[in-house]
Amino acid sequence: MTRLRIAILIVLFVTPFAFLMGAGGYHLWTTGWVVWTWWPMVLCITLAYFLAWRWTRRSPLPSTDDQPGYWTDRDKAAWAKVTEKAKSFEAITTKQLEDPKHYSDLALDLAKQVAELYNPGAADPFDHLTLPEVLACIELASADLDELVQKYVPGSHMLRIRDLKRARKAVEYYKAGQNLYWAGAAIVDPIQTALRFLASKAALGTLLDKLQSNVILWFHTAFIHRLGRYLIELNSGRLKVGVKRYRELLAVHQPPPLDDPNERPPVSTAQIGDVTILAAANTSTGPKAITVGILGSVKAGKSSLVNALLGRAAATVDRLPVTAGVRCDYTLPGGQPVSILDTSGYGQDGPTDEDFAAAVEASHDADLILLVTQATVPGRQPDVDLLDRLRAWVAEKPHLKMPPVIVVVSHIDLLSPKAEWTPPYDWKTGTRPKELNIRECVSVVKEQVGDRATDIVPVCGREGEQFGIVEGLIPAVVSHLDHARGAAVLKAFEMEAGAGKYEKLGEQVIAGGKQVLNVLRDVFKGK
Ligand SMILES: Nc1nc2c(ncn2[C@@H]2O[C@H](COP(=O)(O)OP(=O)(O)O)[C@@H](O)[C@H]2O)c(=O)[nH]1
Ligand SMILES: [Mg+2]
Repeated sequence: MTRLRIAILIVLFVTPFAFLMGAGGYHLWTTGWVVWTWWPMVLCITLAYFLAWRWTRRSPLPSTDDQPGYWTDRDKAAWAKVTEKAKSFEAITTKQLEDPKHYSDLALDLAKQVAELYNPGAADPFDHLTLPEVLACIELASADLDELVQKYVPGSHMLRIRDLKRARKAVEYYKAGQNLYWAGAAIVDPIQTALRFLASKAALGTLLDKLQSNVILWFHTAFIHRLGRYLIELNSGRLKVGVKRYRELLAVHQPPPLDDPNERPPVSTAQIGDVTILAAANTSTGPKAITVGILGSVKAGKSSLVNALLGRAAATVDRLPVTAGVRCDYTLPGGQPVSILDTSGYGQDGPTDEDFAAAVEASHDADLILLVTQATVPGRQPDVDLLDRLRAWVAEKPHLKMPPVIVVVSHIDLLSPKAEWTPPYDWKTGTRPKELNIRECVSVVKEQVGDRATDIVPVCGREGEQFGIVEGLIPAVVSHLDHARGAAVLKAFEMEAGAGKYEKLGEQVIAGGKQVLNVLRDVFKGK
């Protein structure tokens, strides 16, 4: 059908209505009713305009700019570039949307920008990437986009590129037809038509245009966000583990579903040495346990704290420092399993000490650190040194994140007045002498450790006299769990990416060797 014929059909179809409107308007005019009908009509249009404005203000489509909690500072800097790119497109035409080159150009540019941030100054920032990693990035981004579109764009499973082009044409026809209608109506009744034309353009016209461009822009933004997200995962090395393992690792590091106390696993099982327990934690189906490292100098009260957390004597509280690390399994309120790693501790000599080196080593394994320090000991240099050593270690590995550090100030029962011990103490706002002294002690510790500590919690871990653990320390640990899980998942990716490398290479060599043997056999058979 030609354009002319479509126009003729539209004119023929519209003429009776236009005539009725014109005749009706004329009738209202001559009888004087127009005065009474005028205001309700204006009201209707105003209301429609107001509602159109309100309903299109907030898009029903979900925002796609959520970022994972485990991202490092470097990942966040890259994400800023991605969101900036997404925002740079204020409007997208359907022509751009159907043009594959637009996407490939955009993807390449984004890939370059992100890669340059991870490899500053490199001649070719893509050089170090492996093919499976790049494919994993494409696969993950595509799968995400597919899910989004299937979920939020109705009928998208039947939408072909051809349809997009047709839709654009249809919109053009519709607009042409609409203009024709207005032109026709204007001849019959110029004033009314002009008024209605303005109202309809203002309200419905913008409403439809806005809805349409909303969906298009949303898709375009989602494309940039999703691609950007997996480009970040790619460049940070987390896609080395492959798509399947990537999804699995993220899944086991999710927070547990809000738990039912009746269904919680048995509270704890203790074992000396960490090898067997680690293996058990890996095979369990629920969320993966995070490691809580208990660090501090000898006799700071670490083992007492572990026992207080577990509610029983799992760790050895002794006058002689225990040399081996002790791991205990424990479930926090909310269901997060943790593996508590008690360490033997270091002397007050600090950095040269062999025990200190062991503590630094243990701190590398921790996803959350409880650094225990005695309220009654004035110096805390070794504790500060330990945290600085850990910081330096993390700084060398920009794909890892510093774990949250909770400084636990123990032995607060020995603060003055020594003889008095009548917990609970409201140390944050209370005015009793003990409360004032605990507050003072916490502020001194805060000054000593500075921003190395995420939190400072005063406790008494002495058997039978415990205070500050259930009411202070456990809630503090729970509040830093997201951060700890972030540190844990980054470490898990690092471990697996490193571990799988040579195994995989071996598999491939064996597979390749078999292939060569098969070919040789065929050659000999053929002869
Ligand atoms: N008064 C008091 N004594 C404590 C406290 N915490 C631990 N202790 C005692 O300090 C000693 C050393 O404790 P321990 O937990 O073995 O320290 P660790 O070397 O850090 O594991 C033990 O005799 C504990 O009973 C506390 O908060 N107050
Ligand atoms: Mg101990």
